[in-house]
Amino acid sequence: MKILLINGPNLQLLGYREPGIYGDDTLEAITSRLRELAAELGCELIDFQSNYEGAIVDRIGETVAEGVSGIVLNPAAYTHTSVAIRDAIAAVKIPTVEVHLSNVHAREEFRRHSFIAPVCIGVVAGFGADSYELAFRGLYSHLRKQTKNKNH
Ligand code: CA2
Repeated sequence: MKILLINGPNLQLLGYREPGIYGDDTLEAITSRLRELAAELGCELIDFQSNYEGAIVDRIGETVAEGVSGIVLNPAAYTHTSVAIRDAIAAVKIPTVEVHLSNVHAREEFRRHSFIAPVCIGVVAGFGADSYELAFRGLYSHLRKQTKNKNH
């Protein structure tokens, strides 16, 4: 089972800036822990980070042809602005979990609205780097149930 991890703008700065809000783990450290978890569960993790909305849209569009089963997505600031990313997820129809390090509901008002959440199977926010693991486990469990239901 292939799972794609997508991280949006500025998340390459994780661990180097603003540890008070986003923690002190680097994106590389978070990704490598997720890769280990994926391997334990018998999955392959593919990862992608971009600061460009169009590049994220293109990457989502490639998932069907490459046989990706699910997506863990931290759209970062594009969460609150991007109809294009939302449309891309809706178009590919691949189960997607939206993930945030911070509790977006406890911050500025503009972070409380997500364009992406309505086309996702779930959202995890506020647990720092652990949000990624929780999102991955939720997605994996959803995909396992989906497979079982198809085979019965
Ligand atoms: O909490 C999250 O994961 C966010 O997606 C992070 C975004 C923010 O715009 C969302 O509202 C919530 C910001 C990512 C920027 O990452 C940085 C990391 C280190 C230093 C500065 C920015």
